[in-house]
Amino acid sequence: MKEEFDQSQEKEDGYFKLYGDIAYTQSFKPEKYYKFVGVDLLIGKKVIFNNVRNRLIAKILSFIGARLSRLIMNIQPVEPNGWWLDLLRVTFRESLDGEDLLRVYMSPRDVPDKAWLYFDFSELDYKMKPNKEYYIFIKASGGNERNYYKIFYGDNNPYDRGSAYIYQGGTWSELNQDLCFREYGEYEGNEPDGVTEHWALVIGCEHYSDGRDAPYTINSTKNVASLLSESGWSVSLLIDATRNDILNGLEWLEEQEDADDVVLFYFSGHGSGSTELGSIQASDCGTLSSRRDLKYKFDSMYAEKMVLIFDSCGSGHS
Ligand SMILES: [Ca+2]
Ligand SMILES: [Ca+2]
Ligand SMILES: [Ca+2]
Repeated sequence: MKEEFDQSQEKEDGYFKLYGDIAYTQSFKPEKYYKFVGVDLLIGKKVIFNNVRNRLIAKILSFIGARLSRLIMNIQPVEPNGWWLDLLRVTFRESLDGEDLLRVYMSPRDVPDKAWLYFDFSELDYKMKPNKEYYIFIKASGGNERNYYKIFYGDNNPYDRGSAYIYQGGTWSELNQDLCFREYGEYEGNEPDGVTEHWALVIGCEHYSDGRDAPYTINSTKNVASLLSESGWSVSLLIDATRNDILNGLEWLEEQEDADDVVLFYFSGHGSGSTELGSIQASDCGTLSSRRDLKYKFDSMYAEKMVLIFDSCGSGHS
């Protein structure tokens, strides 16, 4: 799904050849709080060897039968540093040399001579912050001087909220051009609204379905909840919550909070931890792991200030 675009650079003066070990990156800084959903790039390709060879194969096979020919033609040649131009890889990074947070591939067959092509990053569910710099990295597999992708650009630094870079001979250099791109975001109502609201999810699990109760939990949880309410917090109090109740509670938090709010999460009950992974346990004995379930949820919130309190075993690993 494409929503509004935020940052873009559409001035077009030429193209770079992309093949082999060369790579390009365009950085940009969003102006809004939103979920990053994708990017359009003005790209193309030029293939000589691929086409001639493919046409030749097609001719030889034409008398054998169209079906067989189509079968052969659909086999993608794989020879990463050779003549063949193979997959185009577009990735999203937080720094020039950072890890690929998500890779999107495109087959050379889907790249025409020149077109705006969309690369979908919505699966990443990445929350962008305004004025932070992000990087779109573009790399080809295979290709050479005569078989390459075209990466279109505008001359004389037409986009001033970011830069284009080329990777060649093992180093990055900044360019005076900016690549042609349109960057899309999905607004979820998380922009700072000038009002600092306080949202608390307070959970106490005392009774467990396997009989291992955690005594006094309900009492202390209720105390925490009323203390927060008296101090002006909006509190959602969950007693003997199931795993689903906790997930719904986190959903509620995410819906309420925005960037200039304060979020508090309090859990009292059973937990467990190893050096690898901590987790909390709900009353139905369902668990939520710190590095997957909980981290994923809190990462998807925008509030600049968050307080997480775990009154549980293994909380040091959470
Ligand atoms: Ca620039
Ligand atoms: Ca707010
Ligand atoms: Ca939110």
